[in-house]
Amino acid sequence: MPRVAPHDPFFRVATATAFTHRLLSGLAAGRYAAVRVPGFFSPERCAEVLGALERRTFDSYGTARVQPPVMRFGVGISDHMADGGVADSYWEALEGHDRAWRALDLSFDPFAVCREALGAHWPGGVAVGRRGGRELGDGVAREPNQGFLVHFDDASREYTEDLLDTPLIGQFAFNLYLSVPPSGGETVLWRHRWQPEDEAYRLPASYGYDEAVVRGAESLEITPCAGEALLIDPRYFHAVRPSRGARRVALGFAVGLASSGQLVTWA
Ligand SMILES: O=C(O)CCC(=O)C(=O)O
Ligand SMILES: [Fe+2]
Repeated sequence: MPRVAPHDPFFRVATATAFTHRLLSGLAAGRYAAVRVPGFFSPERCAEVLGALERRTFDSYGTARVQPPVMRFGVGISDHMADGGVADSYWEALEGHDRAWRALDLSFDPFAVCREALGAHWPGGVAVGRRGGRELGDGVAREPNQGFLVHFDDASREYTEDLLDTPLIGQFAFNLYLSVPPSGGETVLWRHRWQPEDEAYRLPASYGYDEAVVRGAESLEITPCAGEALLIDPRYFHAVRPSRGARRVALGFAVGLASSGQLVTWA
C-alpha cells in the first residue's frame, strides 16, 4: 500500500464568486488557507490597467533585500522599514505614488474597486489603514517574473509596535492578477508558520528563506488566472514560481482585520 501523506482538512482553498462574510471569517479563523474569486475584474478592466501600465517603467523593490528582483509600480512599505518602524521616506514617496497612479488616467480607481469588493459583505466595512492619522499606501502593481522566494508576511513580527493606529487581530494578503504567464507563476503555500528555528534558513539580508525551511510540510499550489482575486493567509510560508512566456502583473496590498471589526489595507 503506498503511504498517503496526512492532510489537514483546513489547509485548503475556497473558490467563490465573492468574498463572503463566511469565507473571510473562515480565512481569519484558519479554516481556509486561501480564497479565490475568479472573474473579480473583467477582461476589459484588466486590459485598461495593464495597457496603462505597459507604457510606464516599473521600479524594482530594494535589490539588497529582494533578489531575484521584483518590479513594482507604486510604493511598498517594505522598502521603507527602518528600526522596526516606518521611515519618513515612505511618506515622501507616497506623494509621488499618488501622482503616478493618477497620471495613468484610468476610468476607475483599481485599488478602491478591489477594496470595495473585498469589504462588500463584511459587516465592519473596509478602509485604507492609517498610521499616526495619515493614510498609508493603497496598493502596488507587482511583477515577480522571476518569482518570490519562500517567505511569510506578518506585520506584528516585522514592526516593533502596531503598524497601524488600530491593532490587528488577523492578516491577509490580497492579489488581483492582471496578466499571468502561460506557464510558471504559481503561488505555492506551505502549511508551516514561522518558528524561531526557521531563522537558520533565512537568506542573508533577504526577505526570503531557503526552501528547506518548508521541507516536509503539506503544500498547495495555485495557478492564478487573469482577472482573479486571491486572498491568502500570509503567515503560511509562501512563494511564487518564476514565470515563462509572459509578464505576471498583479495589484497587491496587505489586509488587516482590526480589533474594531473593520478591514484595513496598506501597501
Ligand atoms: O503574487 C502572489 O501570488 C503572492 C505574492 C505575495 O507574496 C503576497 O501577496 O504576499
Ligand atoms: Fe508575501
